[in-house]
Amino acid sequence: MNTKSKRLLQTLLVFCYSLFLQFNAFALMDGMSTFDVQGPVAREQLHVFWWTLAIVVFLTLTVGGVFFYTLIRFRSKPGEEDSVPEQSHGNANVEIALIIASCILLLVIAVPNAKALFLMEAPPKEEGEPIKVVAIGHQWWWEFQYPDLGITTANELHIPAGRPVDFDLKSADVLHSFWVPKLAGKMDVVPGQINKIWFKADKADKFYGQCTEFCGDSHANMRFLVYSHEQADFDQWVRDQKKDGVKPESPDQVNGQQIFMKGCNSCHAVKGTGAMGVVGPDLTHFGSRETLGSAIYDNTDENLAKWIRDPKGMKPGNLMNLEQVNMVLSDRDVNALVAYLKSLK
Ligand code: HEC
Ligand SMILES: [Cu+2]
Repeated sequence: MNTKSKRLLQTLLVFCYSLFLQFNAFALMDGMSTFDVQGPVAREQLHVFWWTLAIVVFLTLTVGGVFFYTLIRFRSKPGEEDSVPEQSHGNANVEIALIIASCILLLVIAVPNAKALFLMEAPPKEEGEPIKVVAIGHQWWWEFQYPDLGITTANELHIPAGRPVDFDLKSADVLHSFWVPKLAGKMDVVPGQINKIWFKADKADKFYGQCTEFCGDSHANMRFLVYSHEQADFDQWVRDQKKDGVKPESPDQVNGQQIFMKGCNSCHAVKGTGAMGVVGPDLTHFGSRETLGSAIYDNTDENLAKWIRDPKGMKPGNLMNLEQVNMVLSDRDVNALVAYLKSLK
């Protein structure tokens, strides 16, 4: 085998291997695949993708086909190396036909794109009665407010299935981007401006979300979850969320609350207590959350204790800073805080 064909073979192998890796990554990312659409907005966007891909493949095959045909058909044959074939200059008819064909293809791509853009603008009436949510990006977590329901929560968004959710997207600091791949495409979250997005989940399920605009140290850890519920379950969730934080009962919990009110309260709120901080997530119902730290850890006692002991170790750059409020915690303090926070169902 000569060097040229060896090179070609190597390139081909690398190409196949990278394709294989892509497909693997794709399988692993199952929870965030834009091909597994679970709502009308994502479905419309996927439709635009397939449609555009089909046209691009068609173009590649026709242009490439003519190109390879020409390469083979008009290659120099043995004995003809010195002769120059017949020369011609342009062909007005072919050029006009190509311009018209390009315009038609552009139109064919533009129509479904425009349709998708109009759909994304605002939830159409036939999709149902929308529910309003204000989603606020913070370094590095998400705040979710339901202005019509008087609820504020963080990192785990609950929505009714089969009803459109109409978002106002805001930022508390820098650029972020809001993305729930199975429900809708990305939308930038821009400081000093309200961006709009809406989506609807077809049925009760759980979805993964992720910030997709680089926003600092823990950008990659700025995830969130979306739970869609049957309407009755959603109503129950709303009733629970409207309640104040539960009163501590066990001595540990009582102790935990007292420690909480000596510093944690300057950054966190727990409804019904004097804690009204707004720097960090609202913790009124923290015990009912499945995850911790914007959906990067399971909300277990061990993880929570580690989080309180060493917030930066658990999440690089974490703006939860206990030195700022002069809190030095013993192991007993941490255990008491865990008992208190987990009781906040
Ligand atoms: C200087 C402000 C500040 C102080 C003081 C502070 N926190 Fe935080 N806390 C934050 C911020 C900001 C976050 C969000 C971090 C992230 O996910 O990037 C956070 C996150 C948390 C979370 C995770 C919430 C969730 O929904 O995942 C818990 C639990 C928590 N803090 C508990 C505490 C406790 C207990 C104390 C007191 C010992 C405390 N915090 C003190 C700012 C603070
Ligand atoms: Cu980000």
